[in-house]
Amino acid sequence: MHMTSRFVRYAVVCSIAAAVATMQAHAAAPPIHHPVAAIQDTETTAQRDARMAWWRDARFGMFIHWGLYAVPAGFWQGKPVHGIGEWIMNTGKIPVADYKKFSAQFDPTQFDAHTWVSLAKAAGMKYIVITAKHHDGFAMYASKADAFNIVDATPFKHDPLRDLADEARRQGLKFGLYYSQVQDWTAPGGAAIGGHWDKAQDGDFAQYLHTKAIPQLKELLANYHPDVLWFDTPTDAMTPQLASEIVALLDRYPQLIWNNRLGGGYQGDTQTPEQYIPPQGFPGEDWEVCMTINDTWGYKSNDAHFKSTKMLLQNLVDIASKGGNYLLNVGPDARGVIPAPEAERLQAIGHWLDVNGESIYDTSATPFADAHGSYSPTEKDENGKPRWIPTWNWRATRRPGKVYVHLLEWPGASFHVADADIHATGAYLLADPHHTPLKLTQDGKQLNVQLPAKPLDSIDTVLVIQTKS
Ligand code: FHN
Repeated sequence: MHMTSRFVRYAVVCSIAAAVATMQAHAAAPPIHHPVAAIQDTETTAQRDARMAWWRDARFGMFIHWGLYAVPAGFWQGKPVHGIGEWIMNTGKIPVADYKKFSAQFDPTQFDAHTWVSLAKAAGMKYIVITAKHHDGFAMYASKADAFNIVDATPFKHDPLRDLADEARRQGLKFGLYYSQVQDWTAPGGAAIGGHWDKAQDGDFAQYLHTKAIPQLKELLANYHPDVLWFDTPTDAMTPQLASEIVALLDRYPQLIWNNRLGGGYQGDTQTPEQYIPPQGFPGEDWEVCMTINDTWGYKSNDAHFKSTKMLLQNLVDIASKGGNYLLNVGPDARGVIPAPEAERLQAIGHWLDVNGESIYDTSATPFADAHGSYSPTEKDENGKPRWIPTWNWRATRRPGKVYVHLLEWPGASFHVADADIHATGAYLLADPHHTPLKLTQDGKQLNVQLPAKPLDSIDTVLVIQTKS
């Protein structure tokens, strides 16, 4: 009971953190005076479009939560700790000295950057974002700024981020780093949502920022040249003045993309809805849904609640149809292995993208007005608002000259849209190697395409409608 309420409290805290991040981003409507101007404050639209181009085309990325928490894997003193795996130190109120001892057991000898990057590539993912340091304060790279890191504090003595950054580039993927800039549960002065539980955590936040977070961010930017920096859980501790010291650093990397979770009133580049797909997306903005593949980000040995391949693929399609990116998480274990059920799902998505990728990458949002869902009259979401209940019949994406209709449920003999604001000239199924023309009729905004009796793909058969654009 106690643990359940703790978990609920954590969930509330997280949704507050996410809401704060979203509010900060939206609060940007009137120009905000930042102590140090960020790139978003100074660049032209054309410059921004050029900087964001690869990210907008990518649509699908791999989030990797990997850290010391993979050692306890959801258990402390023989008992399961509720909630997400990477929060075990906070949820279980594990003393700093005890948590640090896990590092002696962290020896991920099966880690192989080539295997991980190849999996991301096989899944059709175009970028990777991995935890360089999560809230537990443990750095997953060779940090000179702080000895609590995988090279200095474990028997592994090796820098996996070096391997991953190099391998991602070798295989043509962009490389991003997650960094918990505010929360740090093992460094004195680092913030802890819910409050400190060990005297060893007490200290001055600005001092933590100056002696650990900023030096580590400097190292990460200089040594790994990330394409993305992914901040998290901003709180009031990150004042505009303190945040501006980080921004001054980010400004030295004019190609860098960073999210809306830095804090201090900076809006960053991307909206980051977490664990849900916004009903209408964020029209005109760059946004990325981050989501777990089971119920945890960091590895937990007892979480087998994996989403189905169908659900994951539908999510990717739903997000693309609203113009966003999908950052799908994997949680490798303490040996350095991405759990097989996660890898299998990613491979299956990749097989679909091998055939149908043209309908996802570099596309824009649907040209059709269909809502594909409605707000529940009874159920509420985590913010107390009516819950959006999607329908999973079909979605659409587009590029100049083509609209892609993703048939998630086979509609029978024909596909019909009543409000098609397009000029259709032809149609075929993307998975049909011959692209056999399908009979199409258009009467004003009424569009009808005759279909074969059965879908070509059990999850999503893509109907291509050629258009005069
Ligand atoms: O507290 C973290 C959580 O552990 C995880 O890293 C997610 C990923 O977006 N971010 C925070 C919660 O919003």
